[in-house]
Amino acid sequence: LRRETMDRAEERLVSMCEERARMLQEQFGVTVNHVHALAMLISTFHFEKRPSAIDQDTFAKYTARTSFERPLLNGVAYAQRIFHHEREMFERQQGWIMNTMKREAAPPQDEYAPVIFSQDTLSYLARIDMMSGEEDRENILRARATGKAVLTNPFRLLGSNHLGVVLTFAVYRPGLAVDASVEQHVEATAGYLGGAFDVESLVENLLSKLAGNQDIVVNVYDVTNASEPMAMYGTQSPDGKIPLLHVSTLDFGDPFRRHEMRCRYKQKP
Ligand code: WA2
Repeated sequence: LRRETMDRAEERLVSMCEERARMLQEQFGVTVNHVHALAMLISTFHFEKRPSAIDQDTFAKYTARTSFERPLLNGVAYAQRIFHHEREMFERQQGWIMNTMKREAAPPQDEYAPVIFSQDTLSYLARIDMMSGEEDRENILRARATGKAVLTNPFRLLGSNHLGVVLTFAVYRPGLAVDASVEQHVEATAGYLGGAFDVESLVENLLSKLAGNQDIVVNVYDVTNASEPMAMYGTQSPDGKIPLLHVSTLDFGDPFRRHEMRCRYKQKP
């Protein structure tokens, strides 16, 4: 009898964990695809049209109206690539000085990535050089070299201080060949589009709606470095004394990273 109870408990844990993992992966995927489409929108209407057909107002309006397509993102913003020799003219044209993430005037650098368009939910990013933040900077460099969606380590986001990960796509000037080299990708980079997966509050909201949620503890980890898993979601630390653990693999679309979901029962089954 005990054996049967355990078998059934295990089966239920596996099915609850897989359901959650597939649902989270699906919502990540649709969100990433939609941000990819927004990157195409910027290159079409900001770079292929003279004068640009996008300004802060149109960007804010369009991204607010389509936010239902990006259910796990706290918003999107567009940062323009600016070289040091362009800085003075850029700041004069914009009528503002770029800041660092620590809210200081940006010190001289070879290049910058100041946010020029932002969804209203991310208005605190306006005028910030995204290359002044370590995680964002790494994402920008990897996004423009690969042309793919890239994710950061889990870290505390600006604004909310919630645990999350940033998603970045590079926006290229028109005419980049499909088989272009890394150097050609970097050279053709015009800016960066992205936003943050607010894992702490938006994943919580997603999982809280599922049946059986009160019975299990769900944790998500970035396991890119297998010997040093980084917590990405889950407030309760799993109790190692309770038997049964199920690990579901997650694919969030960045081939450089590995993620997994670990599920346990809260109490002995
Ligand atoms: N978006 C939202 N919250 C953040 C954040 C971010 N980055 N960084 C820290 N907290 C404009 O890669 C370009 C968005 C970065 C894009």
